[in-house]
Amino acid sequence: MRNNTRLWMVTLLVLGTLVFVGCGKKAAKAPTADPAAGGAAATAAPAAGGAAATAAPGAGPISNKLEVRPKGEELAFNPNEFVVAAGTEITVNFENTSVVNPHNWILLNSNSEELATKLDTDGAAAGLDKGYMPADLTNVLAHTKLLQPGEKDTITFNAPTTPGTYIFICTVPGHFVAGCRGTVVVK
Ligand SMILES: [Cu+2]
Repeated sequence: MRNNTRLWMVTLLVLGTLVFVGCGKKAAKAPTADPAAGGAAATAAPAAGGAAATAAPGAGPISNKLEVRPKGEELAFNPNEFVVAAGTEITVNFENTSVVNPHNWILLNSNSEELATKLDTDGAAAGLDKGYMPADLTNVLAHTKLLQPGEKDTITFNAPTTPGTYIFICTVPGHFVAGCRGTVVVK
């Protein structure tokens, strides 16, 4: 009888330990589940952000009023892409908000890097007196005058009827190669 009682106690102790271990495993599993879920959520956000940063060209809203500004004191435009509808009349409001750099804005009739480079060279050759405007404007769809810091210019032109990407450049010497450029996407 006494041995039976001891056997039962040992059996209960073993069972109790097994139950405890079993519960312990379950309890230990639960906390790791949350960080795992959190980790998945944390990695999802940067992935979504990366997708937004590499948006396809021409994804922005279509507008017929282009507010052209330099990007602070950088030799760049912000925004550097505009989206317009084919064949519509476009107004360009260029305000040179820089307090240091002059800029101009010249839209070409293609997205040719070679042509842009040639017109940039021609503009520099034309000199400050000509507002760095290339002598031959055959491949220029529209352009503002040279704007000194704080100056504004408004021009209008008709968007090409052919959808595509058209490059605009600034021909102040050194600007184009530094990044003073962008595109007009015609849809
Ligand atoms: Cu410029």
